[in-house]
Amino acid sequence: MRTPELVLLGGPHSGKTHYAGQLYGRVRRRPGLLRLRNDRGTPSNLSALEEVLRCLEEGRAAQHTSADTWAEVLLPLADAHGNAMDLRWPDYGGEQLRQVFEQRAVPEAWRSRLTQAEGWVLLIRLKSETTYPDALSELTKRLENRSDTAKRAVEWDANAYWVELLQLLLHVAGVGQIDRIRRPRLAVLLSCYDEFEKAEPGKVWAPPRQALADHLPLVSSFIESNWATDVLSIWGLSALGRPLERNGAAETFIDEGPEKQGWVIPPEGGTPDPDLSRPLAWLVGA
Ligand SMILES: Nc1nc2c(ncn2[C@@H]2O[C@H](COP(=O)(O)OP(=O)(O)OP(=O)(O)O)[C@@H](O)[C@H]2O)c(=O)[nH]1
Ligand SMILES: [Mg+2]
Repeated sequence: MRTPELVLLGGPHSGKTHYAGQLYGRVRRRPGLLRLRNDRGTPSNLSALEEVLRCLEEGRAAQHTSADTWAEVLLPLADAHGNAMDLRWPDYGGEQLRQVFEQRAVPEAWRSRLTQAEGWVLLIRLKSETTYPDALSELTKRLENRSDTAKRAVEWDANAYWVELLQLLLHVAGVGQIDRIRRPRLAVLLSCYDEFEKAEPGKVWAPPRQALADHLPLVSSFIESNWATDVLSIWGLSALGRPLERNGAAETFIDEGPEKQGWVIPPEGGTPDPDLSRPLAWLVGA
């Protein structure tokens, strides 16, 4: 039995909880490369994921995870060849990752995970990342002619934030950057991909790495120059396929079921694939 160790890295509102819930619905009801095992070998408490799925079945969004929450579920999975694996999937308040960055301190529990994990899942919601593309040109203007942008640039530019955070985490995990990284494998999931480009029927999507390079060029070149190409993949992820309100009642979710919603765009681009387990299957080599 394999028990692959993965680390999930995602800030607040990046889509961790909804991806976990949808992943659970998929492997249980509409399996792709990974499916839920229904043997009784693995005692697992899946109630947190059941709760997310229950919200989605009613057509509404699940709750924000409180900042101090750290919870883990054990997903008993099997791959397409019938190989069994138990995947521990964490969910936590995304503020914790911000704190790692701000305090430049990594809690012990994170340290051992980062060191042991064979794969990292990096969730980036491009639409919510703050950058200051015109800050440099503003600097060359006379002070009195500057727009508000320069004054507003109090938050870190997302390019600098992610590169700094990744360097910090790699250092803590004891991963050097002289040679290209082979372990951990890295799956970058560009989450809520539906809000970033319109999904029209029959549309062929560009490789998601292009979207990362367009929006966060520094992050893109840091990742692509530090990881070996065969252990890095960049996906578009829309766990829900559309926005959901906390008090909403989206009919497609109620009528068709959450397992019919959501898709991924594979690294090479193409048409949306409903198999939300695909990036994880790639990560664990299934
Ligand atoms: N449009 C769109 N919205 C999504 C998708 N997935 C999640 N969302 C929305 O994004 C918001 C944040 O999603 P969560 O899954 O709660 O994010 P999280 O990473 O768990 O956030 P924290 O619990 O705060 O760490 C919610 O309001 C969701 O409704 C998606 O695929 N598409
Ligand atoms: Mg959450």
